[in-house]
Amino acid sequence: MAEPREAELCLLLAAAGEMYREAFGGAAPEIAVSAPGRVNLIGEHTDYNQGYVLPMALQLGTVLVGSPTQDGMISILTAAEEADEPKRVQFPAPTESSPLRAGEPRWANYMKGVIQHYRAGPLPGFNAVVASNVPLGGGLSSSASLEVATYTFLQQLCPDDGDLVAKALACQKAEHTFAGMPCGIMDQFISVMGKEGHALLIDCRSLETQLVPLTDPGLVVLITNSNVRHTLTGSEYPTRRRQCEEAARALGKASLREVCMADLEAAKALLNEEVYRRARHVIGEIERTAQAACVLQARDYSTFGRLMVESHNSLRDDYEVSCPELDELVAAAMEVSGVYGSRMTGGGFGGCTVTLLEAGATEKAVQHIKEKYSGRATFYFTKPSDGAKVQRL
Ligand code: GAF
Repeated sequence: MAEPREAELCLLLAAAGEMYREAFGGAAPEIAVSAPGRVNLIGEHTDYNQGYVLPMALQLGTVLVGSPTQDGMISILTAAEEADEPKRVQFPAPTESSPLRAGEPRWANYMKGVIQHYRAGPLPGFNAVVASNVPLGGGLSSSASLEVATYTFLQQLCPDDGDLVAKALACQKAEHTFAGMPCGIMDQFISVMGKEGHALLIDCRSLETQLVPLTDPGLVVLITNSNVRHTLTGSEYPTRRRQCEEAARALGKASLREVCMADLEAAKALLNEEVYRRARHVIGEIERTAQAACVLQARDYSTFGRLMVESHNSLRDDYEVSCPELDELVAAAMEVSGVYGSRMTGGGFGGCTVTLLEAGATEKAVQHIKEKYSGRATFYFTKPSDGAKVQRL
């Protein structure tokens, strides 16, 4: 059972620093930064519909250490074990006449995109090592944490105006243009703006955020990795996004945020059955998320848990982004007394579930899920943590 704590990030930083010294001539790196992954408590596939999301930043994250150079070249080494691609990449810092483009290796595209869309400049060259303990393809935002770590590193090399919203949006743009993934804003926002001891309610229409305390010692957030890898740049995510846009258009609205359930029911005949179900998920999920933030504030965990399960069922039946393994994990968790609620988290098609439970029920829940799950599950306990930071080595 993995139990990530701040100490693990320190170990990751130390290992990245050591790798940097070995790879780049012996000197210690001058800059070190980190950016967290996230788990979304509720509000799935609502961000690109201008709705609400309620994620929290994890103690799992991506670190980047490095130093500026004088030769205008950017050289990055990844510590990722599983990259079946070259672990080192080198390219000139972008200029107006020679912008960066996506290419090989693929892991570097997230970083290249951020470098290209960085809001201040011109950037100098630099050498850097990147390392992460966010499981790749696990639905915990390994990509956003890489983007936000990269942006935070660049802020140390060449400061921008410090605008947090603009930072998150630049990282989102990097993912759209360099990784081909038309994501919403949730993952980059929480990686930038996470706060220790809090979940963050994000209104994806106004871009306003509200901290929701999550410090009750009697409560545990358990993340269970199905170890089914998801890939979101496939056709499913963009298709869902298009279907939502189609539904909003047919109803004469700018987004599904503007549509209530009664309006959807009244206009059902305008939509094909699948598009109707997609819209029903989104509209219901936006309502559930607003309510969930209120009940969490009031420490009404039973209602929060019920909303989590409703969210999962809707993602499974109407939005069709779950998979048998995630359904199994949720069903197993819900059999344990002391569990308030459980649901798939992130884009879906694999990855993780998130479960809210009484602290005293933790051992029992892990044991039961292990016994019931047909695959091999990995467990993480994590407290809500801060967003991206400059670190000391
Ligand atoms: C992925 C996306 F990157 C997010 O923007 C969000 O849409 C999520 O899937 C689903 O809620 O993580």
